[in-house]
Amino acid sequence: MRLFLALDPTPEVATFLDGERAWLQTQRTALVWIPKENYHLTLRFLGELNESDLPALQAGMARATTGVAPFTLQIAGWGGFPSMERGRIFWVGVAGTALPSLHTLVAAIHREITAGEQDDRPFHPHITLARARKPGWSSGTTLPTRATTSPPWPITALHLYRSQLGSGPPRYQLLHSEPLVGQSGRAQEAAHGCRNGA
Ligand code: 2AM
Repeated sequence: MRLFLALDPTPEVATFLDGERAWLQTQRTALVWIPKENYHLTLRFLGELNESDLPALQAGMARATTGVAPFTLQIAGWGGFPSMERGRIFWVGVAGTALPSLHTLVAAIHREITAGEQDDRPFHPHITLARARKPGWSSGTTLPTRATTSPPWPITALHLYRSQLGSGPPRYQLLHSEPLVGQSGRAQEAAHGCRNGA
């Protein structure tokens, strides 16, 4: 199964993302638009794994989230891969004073789950909102600059998703969620033998 680890937008942030997508739709037409239910920020694409790998993966998620307390991000700014001018993938980025917490979480995933194995793509936090229909397609003209900032985006859990490809948009199935509870929260959970929320 094809797996990845991601953060989910809250309903308020998803609504904001819809507004951003609507703006891009006024600028570009020939794009494939990501459905609202598929919005997410990937922290690590894991590739093909077996069902038998899931228990170890979930244990790794628990270790990776230990010591990372919930934090708040914001969506800010547009970008494109490989660039905004020749964009084939259009995305919004993230910002906020808590960005170091995001990088701490990604480093913990790297350490606890992927055993220090290098990712194919350098981590560049983004939420993809649209992509070109064909590889090699170029949008031609530069998009106008757009300064944009979302409502606060509280990050409270790390999610494991299965991605199923086929015709149309990929289907993402939530397999497991691990709450961010910080060091003291995890100690309390251990003391009470329970797990809070997800
Ligand atoms: P993207 O949004 O920029 O395409 C599921 O495919 C998720 O994993 C997507 O969010 C995708 O990012 C991300 N991803 C990261 N590296 C990937 C890779 N090598 N192959 C496919 N998806 C990858």
